[in-house]
Amino acid sequence: MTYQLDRRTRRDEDRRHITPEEFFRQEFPGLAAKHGHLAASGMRALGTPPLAVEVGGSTWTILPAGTTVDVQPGAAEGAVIVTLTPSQFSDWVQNQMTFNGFSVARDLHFRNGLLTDVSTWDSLWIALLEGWPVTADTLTFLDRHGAPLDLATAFTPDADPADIAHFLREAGYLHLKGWLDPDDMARIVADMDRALPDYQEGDRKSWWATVKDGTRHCVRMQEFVERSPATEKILSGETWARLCSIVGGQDKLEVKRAQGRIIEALFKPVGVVSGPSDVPFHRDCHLGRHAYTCSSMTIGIALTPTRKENGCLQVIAGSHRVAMPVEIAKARPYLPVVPLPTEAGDLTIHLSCTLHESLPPVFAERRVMYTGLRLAPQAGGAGPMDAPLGELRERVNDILRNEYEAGAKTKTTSA
Ligand SMILES: O=C(O)CCC(=O)C(=O)O
Ligand SMILES: [Fe+2]
Repeated sequence: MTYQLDRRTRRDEDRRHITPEEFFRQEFPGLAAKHGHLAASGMRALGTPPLAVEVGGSTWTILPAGTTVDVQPGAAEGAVIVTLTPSQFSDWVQNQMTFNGFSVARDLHFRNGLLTDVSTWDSLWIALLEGWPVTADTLTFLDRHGAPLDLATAFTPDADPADIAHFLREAGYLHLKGWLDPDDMARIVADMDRALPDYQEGDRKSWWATVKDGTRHCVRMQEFVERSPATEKILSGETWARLCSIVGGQDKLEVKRAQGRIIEALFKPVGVVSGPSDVPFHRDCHLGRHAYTCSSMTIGIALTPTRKENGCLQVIAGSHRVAMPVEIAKARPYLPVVPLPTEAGDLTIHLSCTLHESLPPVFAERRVMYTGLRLAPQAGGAGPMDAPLGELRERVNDILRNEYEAGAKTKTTSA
């Protein structure tokens, strides 16, 4: 059966304040009955300690109980203890925020455990809330006809649209070869150079990183389509419309006009030492809100050639169907890691739930643009309220810069 792209199970209009007492008495037993076995088998397979959440004066521990999980008051022996405010707790149990989201906002407090334990609990939690498996024992990769899928397939524009749509759902990503004209890519590279003086650090429309010699470089420009007629032409053109219709398949996508923040243009310099440029394994839904918006897709437009030796995107096949913890993905992934080497004019697509990383460029700068495609709003719903997470994402640049400067100052003072 083809995997469903639409994984939304929650709506923002149903969101309310939930206390630990309410959650553990009223909601937890049902979740444990339905999905507890997935969390329990994940804990066993990954050797994860129980989780104690401390909210205000009360503490609760989630721990294995036979083939499922149970909750008990107090902090159990050996549990990793995460301290949450009442509003963080309410957001966490409704999948508005994850531990990773709190961590990125520098608002995660835990003790008696490692970051890997906390990261694994993000996965066990999504298993419990949403019913994802954590282990990959039964995962298969099959084509439309039931034969093994070649995970390195690159689809040219004349490939069968049904095969393309199926591969994306089965593997969680796509490599589309030769879909755009390399001459247009060269034009966009020139547009990026011309647009650069319009961006300054702190302008809330660009991200910056420090390279080895200490200089700051712009690594990501928002509102780029307004500065690049070649980009605008591609996003409004026939090839693009065909692409959106193919990858959408049976699922209805929201098609947005080519304006504003529709697309971001990235410089990926060699030798970045700090800043949001080379991004280790993550899911784009990993800050939170998976259950409200997934799966959306991110389309990368390769402007320069990339390969494994020089900063290409890597994905973990099937990681949109298995809640492999991010920290485990970085250290010992248990699904195939697939590099997506591209030529100028190739496209990559990854789902918001697919683990992916960008390797650091080694000998040549890489340039790429990213744009997103989202599911059409749910019938009768007011539509997702993504603003707080969007703002957090935009704040990442400032958080990293402040930390880097604080670190540099400490080093100077202690030298
Ligand atoms: O730098 C890249 O190629 C990927 C960036 C990315 O995954 C992200 O910004 O979420
Ligand atoms: Fe990403």
